[in-house]
Amino acid sequence: MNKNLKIYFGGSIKGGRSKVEDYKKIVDYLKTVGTVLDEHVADPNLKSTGETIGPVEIYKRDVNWINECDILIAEVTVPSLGVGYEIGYAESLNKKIICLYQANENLSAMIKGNENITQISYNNIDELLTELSVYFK
Ligand code: 6IA
Repeated sequence: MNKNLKIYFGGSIKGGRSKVEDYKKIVDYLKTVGTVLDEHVADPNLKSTGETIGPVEIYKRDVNWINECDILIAEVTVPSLGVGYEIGYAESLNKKIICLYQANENLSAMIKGNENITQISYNNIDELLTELSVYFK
């Protein structure tokens, strides 16, 4: 375990919260291999109506976290403008990026076709958690 590894986790908020239970399981796993900078995205109580702080503060906080992260891991099954922005921003900083997505879902070519991104597709959450543990071994 390397708690010095700073992981930014991206997942849909306004784009829809249908995968939040999976985000929670992914973040719980990621917390065993590093420090997750953005774990509130996986909070089932955070609705798509958002947090109590305003958008300017949210933007600045999230961009600062991406600036300081070692790796950005995004669950991209549910399309999200915010997550797409975060991925593009992290790429511009040459950050390591992993995208996770459910195998039977349509994924944007701007993610699927990007060879700078490590892509992990999965059929169910247990399979994904196993793949992540192989990756972080
Ligand atoms: O476009 P989305 O909302 O689906 O974008 C989700 C991504 O952007 C997540 O990975 C978050 O890190 C970030 N993000 C976007 N909006 C928020 C938010 N509240 N709270 C925390 N992180 C966010 C937004 C609602 C508020 C402006 C009323």
